[in-house]
Amino acid sequence: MVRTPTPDDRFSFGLWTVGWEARDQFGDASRPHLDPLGSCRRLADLGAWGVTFHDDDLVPFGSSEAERDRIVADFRKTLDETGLVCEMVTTNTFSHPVFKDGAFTSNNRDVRRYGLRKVVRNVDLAAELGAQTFVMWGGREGAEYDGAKDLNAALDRYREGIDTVAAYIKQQGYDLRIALEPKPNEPRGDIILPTVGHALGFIAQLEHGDIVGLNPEVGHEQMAGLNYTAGIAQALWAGKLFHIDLNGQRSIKYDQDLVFGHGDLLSAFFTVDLLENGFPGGGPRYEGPRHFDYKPSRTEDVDGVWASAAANMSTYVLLAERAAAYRADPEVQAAFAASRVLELAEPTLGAGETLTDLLADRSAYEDVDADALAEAGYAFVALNQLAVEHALGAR
Ligand code: GLT
Ligand code: MN
Ligand code: MN
Repeated sequence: MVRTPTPDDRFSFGLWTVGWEARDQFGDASRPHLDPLGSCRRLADLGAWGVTFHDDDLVPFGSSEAERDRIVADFRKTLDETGLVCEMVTTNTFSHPVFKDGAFTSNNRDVRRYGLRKVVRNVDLAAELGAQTFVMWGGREGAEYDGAKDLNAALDRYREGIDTVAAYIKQQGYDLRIALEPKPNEPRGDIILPTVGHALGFIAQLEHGDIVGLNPEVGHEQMAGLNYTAGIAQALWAGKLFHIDLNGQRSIKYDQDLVFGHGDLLSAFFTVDLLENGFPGGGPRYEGPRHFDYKPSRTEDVDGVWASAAANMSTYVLLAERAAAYRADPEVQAAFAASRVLELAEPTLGAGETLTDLLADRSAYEDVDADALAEAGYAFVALNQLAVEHALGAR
């Protein structure tokens, strides 16, 4: 039996996830439009803690000011009634054709100015609703053709845009941080800031990078053939894991946005292990929401939407239980020791030891028998098998 999720689990969902009508490149919608407020109620009933949205998910593009105010007031009322938290807000700078060449990095300056206005307006809404994270997924920031984009200028404009928004957040005194969401491709042929690593490098070049971090998505890293758990580990190490998008992806292909765990299950196990239990040797922990950004498959009807929403949380709960058992197992502790996993936390140089001291230490080099040092195995396979057995509930 899987434990029923509760708000203490801090599970949250994008309104665009359950609300996806399943219109794709090749086919029409296979499901009706869902009222976002109804979705909030249903998610709260399933045990979710929070919801997130794009400006346009809630307030249709082009709505009048009066219409916008009414919709936002109704949304607030629903949050109050359900106890749901609006933990993150993001801006749609990809659906309207005006953004076909991007928003902050469009070659057209008028589009860049328009995009910046749309984003800043939404920052105000995010703060008003008490969100703490402002996600920026630049899905249209990119190109299909190498000659179409001056990448030096594009990165300058991207930096200008993000720094302008971050400076505004500080100036207003909002308790809000920006989280950039990398993705390698789709909808553009190549997207700027394709991976966690690229985004970390970019943040280091910002003037207001102290309030800018990452929102890595499982499938996006895996689309690039990368290891998601390793990606969020480096973001944590850098103090930049502000938010996460959990979902599933099966190998390098189009963005599948499957239910969490329905792609690479063992990778999902280690992701949950890191999020729930931290690094084996201690270090920074992820304290943010467990946010799902998935799409109910196009084959599902409305009942299937709610079954898939629940499936994300069930998988997470199960993996968290399995990961706790894995860490607590004395055999796993012994395997960690056999694999010297905890020895890595010990600095390579002794306390106060200098490189000169190391150079003078014959036992570190001259007297070392490298062949003998190479002899012992690391027993990583045995350790991994314990993880597999725990993940499968066999222990
Ligand atoms: C879009 C994308 C997601 C992002 C959303 C946030 S937009 O739905 O596919 O991965 O997280 O802007
Ligand atoms: Mn996402
Ligand atoms: Mn995705």
